[in-house]
Amino acid sequence: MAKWLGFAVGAALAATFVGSAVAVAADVTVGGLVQTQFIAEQHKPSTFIERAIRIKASSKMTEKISAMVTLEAAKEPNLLDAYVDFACCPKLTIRSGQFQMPFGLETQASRFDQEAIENSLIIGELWNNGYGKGYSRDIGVMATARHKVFEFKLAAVNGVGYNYGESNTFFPKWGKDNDGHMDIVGRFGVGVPMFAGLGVSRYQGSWPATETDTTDAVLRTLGMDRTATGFDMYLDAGKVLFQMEYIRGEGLLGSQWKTAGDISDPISYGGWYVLVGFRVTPLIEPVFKFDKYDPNTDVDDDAYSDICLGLNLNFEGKARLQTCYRIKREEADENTLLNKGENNQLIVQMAGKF
Ligand SMILES: [Ca+2]
Ligand SMILES: [Ca+2]
Repeated sequence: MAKWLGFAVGAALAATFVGSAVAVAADVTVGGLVQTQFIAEQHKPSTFIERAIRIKASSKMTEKISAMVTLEAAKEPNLLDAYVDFACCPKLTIRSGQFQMPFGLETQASRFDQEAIENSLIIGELWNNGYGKGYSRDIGVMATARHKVFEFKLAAVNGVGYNYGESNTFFPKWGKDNDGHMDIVGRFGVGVPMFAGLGVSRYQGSWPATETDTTDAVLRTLGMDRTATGFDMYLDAGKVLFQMEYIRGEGLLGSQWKTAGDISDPISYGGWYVLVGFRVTPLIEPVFKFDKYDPNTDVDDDAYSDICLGLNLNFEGKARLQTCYRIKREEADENTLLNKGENNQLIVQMAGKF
């Protein structure tokens, strides 16, 4: 940690001198993001939270090589991005390090750009290693190829996620793999960046699980398949913004990964969301999002849904005041308090990036 902190401070100092007359070898850019939320919910104390406190430093060291480091200081200090890009040629870039996985839209989006404040339910569960929910980053190597309207990203990653802090058999600290099997993740997209596009994504991985062999009563470590397929679409046509993703996955969920006990059958799960925003003026943007997640497609009446009725005030692309009323529904809890709208939330978020 201290190493990265040192790097960030060093980078910040370097940036201070970039603007001076002294020629500095590396052109370092420093930026950051602060997001503060107020959350109100019945039966819970209303609270302010710091959702993101990020410092980002990037540098283009040579014509073809650049690097980026992002630190997160909200909740607990955490390393988010840490990678080096090598632009082999105008159409192909190789990235190595820790980065957002090339899957769908939301997994790759910046937090500042989230139109409905929170992650979609399916994204939270898809990237849930039992410690961190919606981790979206992993360590490995990624190739990005672009040609006209086509973009192909393909990565090999550990498949563990990055933000876990406990150390046990299955989760060594700080980002080592737990099974030696590299997971493959990629997205093939067609579109015009920042305007419109669609893409298909695939995650092909495995997870260590144990199986007790009843004949000789020994524990054997086996790989359990962990796969996901996604389809996404977006349109950003000035006044109108549209985003949707549909994802189906197979594997374990949440704390099941963490316990990694006796092997059981993988679960089929899925979810989708659709988001529409309308920029009445450059400042005022009402948003609507419907978000659905089914933790087991073979079981009825267990799905979750979220509706966000939101209003975003966008201040010149650098700051946003977002308000979202989240209407939450849990089919499995039809007869409990949760079903009566009593866990709905009002979230107000102020965000600024620099
Ligand atoms: Ca692995
Ligand atoms: Ca179901």
